[in-house]
Amino acid sequence: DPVVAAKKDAGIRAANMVEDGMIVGLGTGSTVFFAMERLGERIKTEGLRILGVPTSNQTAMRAEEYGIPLTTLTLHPVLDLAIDGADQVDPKKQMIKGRGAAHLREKVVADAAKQFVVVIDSGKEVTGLDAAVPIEVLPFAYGSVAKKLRELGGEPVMREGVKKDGPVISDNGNYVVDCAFGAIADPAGLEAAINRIPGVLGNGIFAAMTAKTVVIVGGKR
Ligand code: DER
Repeated sequence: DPVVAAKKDAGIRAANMVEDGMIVGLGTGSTVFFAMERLGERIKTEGLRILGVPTSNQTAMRAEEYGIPLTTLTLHPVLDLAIDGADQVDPKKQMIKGRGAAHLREKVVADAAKQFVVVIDSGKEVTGLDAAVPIEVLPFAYGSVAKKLRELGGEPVMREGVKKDGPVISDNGNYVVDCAFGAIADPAGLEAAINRIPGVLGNGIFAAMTAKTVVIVGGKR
C-alpha cells in the first residue's frame, strides 16, 4: 500500500533526526507509530538513550512495546523534539489534528518542544484548511459550548463511540466534538476564538507553532 509505505518513510526519517540524550515528545496515530518503531530499533541496535513523553494512553502502551523509556513534563518541562502526525497541513504549516482524539495532550507536548516534526503522507497536504475541527469539551459545558460554536459559524457534532454506546470519552475524561466551519480563512484566529469559549479544553487547529515546525512528507524528499 503506497500510503502505508509513505507513512513508514516519514516516520523513519523523523526517528533518524533524534539524537542521543534527547527528550522526545511522542504523538499519536499510525504515522508516528512508525517513528516509534524505528526509535525502538535504534535503542536496541545503537544503544540510543532517549526518554519519551507520550500524548495518549495508546502511545504510552506502544512505547512500552517498542522499549522506549518514558518520562513526564514534570521531570522534563522542555522537550528537544516532538514527533506527531496530522490530518491536514497547509503551505504555511498550519494544521488540523485530532482524528485520534489526542490533540489536547498533543498540543501541550508540541508546545513544550523546541522543534515540532510532523510526519504525513502526501494525502494530508492541502492548499487551505477545511476539515472539521476536533474540539475537547468539558462534559458539563457541552450545551453552552455547542451553542457558542454555532454562533462562531460552526456545525458541532458529538463524536460517538464505535465499540461503545454514547460519546467518545478522551484520555482526559472529556467529550470530543467535531465542528465543521468550511474553508478556514484565519486558522490562528479561529483557534484562539474556539479556545476562548469557557468549557473548551483545546482544539485541533495548530496554527501557533509554524516557526518551529518541520513537515516530513513520506515518499517526497
Ligand atoms: O489524531 C491525531 O492528531 C493524529 O496525529 C492524526 O492527526 C494523524 O494520524 P495518522 O498518522 O494515523 O493519520
